[in-house]
Amino acid sequence: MTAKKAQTSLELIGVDTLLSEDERDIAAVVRRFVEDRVKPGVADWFEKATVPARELSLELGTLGVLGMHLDGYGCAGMSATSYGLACLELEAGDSGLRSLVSVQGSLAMYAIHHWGSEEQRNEWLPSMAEGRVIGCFGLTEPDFGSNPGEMRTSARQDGTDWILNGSKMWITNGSIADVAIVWARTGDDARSIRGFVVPTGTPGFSAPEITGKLSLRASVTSELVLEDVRLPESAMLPYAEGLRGPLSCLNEARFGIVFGALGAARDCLDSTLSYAADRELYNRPLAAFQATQIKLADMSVELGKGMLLAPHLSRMKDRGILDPQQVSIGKLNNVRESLEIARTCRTLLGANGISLEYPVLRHANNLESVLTYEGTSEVHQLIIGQALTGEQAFK
Ligand code: TGC
Ligand code: FAD
Repeated sequence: MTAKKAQTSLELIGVDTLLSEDERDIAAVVRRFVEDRVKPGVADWFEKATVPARELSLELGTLGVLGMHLDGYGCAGMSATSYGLACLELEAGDSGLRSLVSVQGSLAMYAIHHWGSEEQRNEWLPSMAEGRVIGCFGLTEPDFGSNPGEMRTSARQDGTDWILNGSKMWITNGSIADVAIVWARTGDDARSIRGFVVPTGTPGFSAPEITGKLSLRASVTSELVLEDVRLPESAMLPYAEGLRGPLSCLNEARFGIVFGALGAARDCLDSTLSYAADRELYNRPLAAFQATQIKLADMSVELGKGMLLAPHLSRMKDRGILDPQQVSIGKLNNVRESLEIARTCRTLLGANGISLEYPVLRHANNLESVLTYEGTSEVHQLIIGQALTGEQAFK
């Protein structure tokens, strides 16, 4: 067989046949935004560890992707597949951009939408969908990441008010957020965990930015410090009790990552295909060497497999039959394989692979965080292991 025309990695698997015309259109619109607005500046944002998050948030609001899978309150009510494809296109720009959208829509807005009162939904969701109000989601603590059930942040009742004390760590958007969803224990065990909608201007709340990151540099990450933060009773999310509250939000964000990570991998692979076509060794393109083609083929197969899995899960999500352990399968596989693809692409670019002129090491470094946040790969292996065996092996 003679190849007549070079194909991109996703054309090869025929991904378009999995998607409706509307879904392809949504992906194309987000892709154009990323090409025009993100790709020209993202290497610089990454290098300088600054990102115009507030401007981007407004533009993402105009684009309609903030909380796009939620219904009502100014949200677009799109399908899970459309939301996933938007995540994929955003993460092809940078995982930090997808994180901004995940945290806003899947964590902060979802928490209010799913567990909040009607007043809370009306107060916060429309302005969050527009990107005028930025949200963050504080679950992880300095000493409790994979095991949030042991969190120390506390909420104590004082009359009808709640007083919050404690600290959260590694919180995306923390220092630029207008509102923080903070999870705190109101008693001795994990069943007493409750969520609070905390305006970040509340006295006693501060959010120092975390610096020195080698990953997700085009994303704001912060600590949240809560010192006697006094909140009215109406700040509590009325319907979330126990760890189920925050974990249900994680299902949403993990789902977005199932698609998102593939965007980073696709961007790595497409740039590597183009590099290998142009780069000459021994008077031949790098693309013409067997060792190169074997790597490209293996990476395309993995990307294609991930891309078959993602819409399978999103169609189940739209039918309301997607279980958390199935999201774990997608998050574990697609992030792990995307990271492997990014690292392999890096090798094909040789020394150029370490440069910010090409996206591959930036994506690889970002994917190190993606492998860890929203449940580490080991946590997802244990969730899948528990589903297979019925045995809980976390503790
Ligand atoms: P366990 O005893 O199994 O369960 C406690 C309660 O929670 C329920 N539950 C879930 N509910 C909804 N969705 C899920 N996925 C759920 N998993 C468990 C469960 O039914 C039970 O409910 P109830 O009503 O009977 O009390 O909990 P455990 O303490 O043994 O923990 C299990 C474990 C380890 C899987 C969980 O703690 C976990 O997932 N840990 C990982 C933590 C994590 O992923 N943190 C992410 C923080 S946010 C973030 O990283 C944002 S990054 C930015 C971005 O997204 O871009
Ligand atoms: P640990 O839980 O200490 O894990 C350390 C190692 O132990 C890992 O390899 C882990 O897999 C392993 N391990 C843990 N438990 C077990 C077990 N039972 N069995 C076997 N191995 C185990 N959190 C938020 O709440 N909100 C955010 O917005 C947010 N944004 C983030 C942004 C970035 C850039 C990063 C890096 C993290 C962010 N996080 C956020 C935190 C993230 O969710 C946690 O880092 C993650 O859950 C892991 O927790 P940890 O870092 O404390 O690691």
